[in-house]
Amino acid sequence: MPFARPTIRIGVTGLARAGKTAMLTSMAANLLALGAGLPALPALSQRLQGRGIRVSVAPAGADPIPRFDYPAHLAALAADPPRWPARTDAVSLLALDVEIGRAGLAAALPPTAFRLELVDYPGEWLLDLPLLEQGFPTWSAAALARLQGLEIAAPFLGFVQGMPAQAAADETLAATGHALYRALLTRLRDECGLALLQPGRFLMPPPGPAPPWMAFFPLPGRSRLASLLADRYDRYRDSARRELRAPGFGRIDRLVVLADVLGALHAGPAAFADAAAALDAAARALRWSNVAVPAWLAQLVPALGGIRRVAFAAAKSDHVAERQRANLKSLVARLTQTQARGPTAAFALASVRCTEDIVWQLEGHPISAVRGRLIGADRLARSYPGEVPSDPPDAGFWTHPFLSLPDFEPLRLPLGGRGGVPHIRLDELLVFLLEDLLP
Ligand SMILES: Nc1nc2c(ncn2[C@@H]2O[C@H](COP(=O)(O)OP(=O)(O)O)[C@@H](O)[C@H]2O)c(=O)[nH]1
Ligand SMILES: [Mg+2]
Repeated sequence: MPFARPTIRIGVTGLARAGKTAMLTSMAANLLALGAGLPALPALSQRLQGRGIRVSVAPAGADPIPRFDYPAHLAALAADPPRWPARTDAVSLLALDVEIGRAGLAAALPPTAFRLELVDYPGEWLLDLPLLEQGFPTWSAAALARLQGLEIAAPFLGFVQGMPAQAAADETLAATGHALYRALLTRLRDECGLALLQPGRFLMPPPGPAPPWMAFFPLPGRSRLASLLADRYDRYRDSARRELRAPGFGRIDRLVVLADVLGALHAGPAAFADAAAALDAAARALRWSNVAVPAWLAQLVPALGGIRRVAFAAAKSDHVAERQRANLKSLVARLTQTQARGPTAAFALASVRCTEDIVWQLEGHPISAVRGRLIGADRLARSYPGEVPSDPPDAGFWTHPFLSLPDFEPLRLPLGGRGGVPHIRLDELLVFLLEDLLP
């Protein structure tokens, strides 16, 4: 008997390399394994209390979003030796059909059925949310202030400072400034590991040719050039708004904001402060008043008004041992001002686990460390990157550098992938995201 199947859409967002592809692949593999009766997601199994669950990959729908290449990504992880899924940049979607049986007297009723759509949503675009409430002069001042004192920004800042107060609305000036600014954002990301880089679509452009109004850059003052750039900035915001309302990206019910917090600790105080600011900007834009986004935002972006749950998660927590993961989770909660209960939650997880916890005798003292295989190596290596702070670190923390985060190889998948992907706390994340749908 056919029955209406509601669609639940989970957006997984995070900056490039945060671990989005790994998370989507692992969520799908583990849900499919759970559906096959395998113990891939213990917390979810426990929550189901013995009710049966069936999971299958849904056929491609009429949706305009490109499909997430699940088979290729799983094949990479299931290879011998395991490989990381290839780098992806665009938005993509993976749909699963889920049916959960009923228990007791209701057992004869049809199962609870829903379609679960997982969307890989570039975090760079999330960083554009704060722009929606900022005019060009405010944004320009903030963007330029963040660049002060950065040596790498000298060419662009020189160009801006050399601009006459009466600069004409000249296309060559606009194009030159834009090219310098965009090149600077790219270098700040690639060479300095910075994250709070706006506008996000300069680094992660939407598909298709770049429209001419993309050519702007931050510029103070009231020149004709500044007002041309302000017009372009407004066009950019309109387009970002339209995209959020479009059927493709709208309708996100639940959101996971992934951040490589350990990577930021490793990159040093400047990069950490910047990553914290980026997380804070995303968290502010998504902040709740009674399960609703702020009124101003819901008005501008009706699609966001429908987000019921947001999880802020530190990725790759398999780089540290269990005790440190508790600190990592507190750190994420502090950075995003997430309360212990409510429609937001903080996590420290690993989508694709690469290590096991060990006790390491270091200079006669036992320390909690991890052990895994480095990519291409034939023996296991031990790793102890350092103490993870449970609060935003103070100056003292940076005097003991957070040591290396080695490139580990994923653990072998049980049953060649049919048994799911070893992970840390992905099951708890799924219980949080799907709580209201579970019996
Ligand atoms: N140790 C560890 N590394 C991870 C994990 N997830 C991702 N990574 C690393 O981060 C890289 C980027 O992950 P990816 O999912 O492609 O990031 P995306 O750009 O956000 O889609 C991977 O190639 C891995 O090196 C994890 O759970 N544990
Ligand atoms: Mg990706």
